[in-house]
Amino acid sequence: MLSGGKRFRPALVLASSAAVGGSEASVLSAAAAVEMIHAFSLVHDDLPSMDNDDLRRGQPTAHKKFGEATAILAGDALLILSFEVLSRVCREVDLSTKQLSDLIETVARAAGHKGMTGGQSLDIESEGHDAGKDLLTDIHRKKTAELIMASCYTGAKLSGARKPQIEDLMKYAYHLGMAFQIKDDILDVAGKPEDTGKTVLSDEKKKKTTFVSVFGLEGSEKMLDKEKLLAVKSLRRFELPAEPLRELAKFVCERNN
Ligand code: GRG
Repeated sequence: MLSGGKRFRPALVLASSAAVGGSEASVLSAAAAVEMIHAFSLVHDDLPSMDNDDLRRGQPTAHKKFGEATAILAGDALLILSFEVLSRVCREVDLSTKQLSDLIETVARAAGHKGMTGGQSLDIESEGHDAGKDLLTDIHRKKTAELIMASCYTGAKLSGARKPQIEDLMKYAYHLGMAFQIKDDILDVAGKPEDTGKTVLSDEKKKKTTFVSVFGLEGSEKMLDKEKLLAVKSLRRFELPAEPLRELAKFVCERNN
């Protein structure tokens, strides 16, 4: 949690709250809860039985530094703590019980078999095979975009967003999530390890199908631009308060880590 990282998902919680007129202070704990789920997923993703990575954020991965059992338990504790914190937030805001249970269900679904866990499972199963465009999109919608969508949902819902606003934000977050993953695949090939803090060509070594392996670097750059454009277009009904969300879309394309 405290070892750096871009804090991209919490930034989305805050920016989505701002886009619908909410305050940062009211969604800070929820933003931390979402980051806990993300941090947990990275710790487990790096484990020997998953991606077996030695380096994360320029430092030894959790299991390398603290041992596998501690890394598994730290991940478990983070996931559980995220829902403890989120439940506390939900008690403090002025939403109906139905809205609150809906929020917790949305975050849980994004992390579970219909979201991140399911995407991770498909990703592992497809290693060494040519996944193809549809499976590739399905994997990354689940593995990456769903939590990004849940982050925007959380910030907006806690700040009283109306249904049409949520619908627009979910379109924004879906395209942003896909853009985020396309850029991740580009960085795995074209990024510098001193910037990414990760081993280069990690996907290629594991024979993973990626946006770059299917569409090439140039094709992936074009897809990245297209997804960013679609994300920003989804915000057309929002005015100035959605500027941080537009900035985050720009950041996704320009980031070097
Ligand atoms: C959530 C129950 C549950 C299980 C998780 C291990 C696992 C199952 C899923 C892995 C999900 C995963 C690692 C997806 C990749 C998403 C991605 C592009 C991560 C990189 O995010 P950044 O660049 O990382 O925001 P930093 O270090 O900046 O925080």
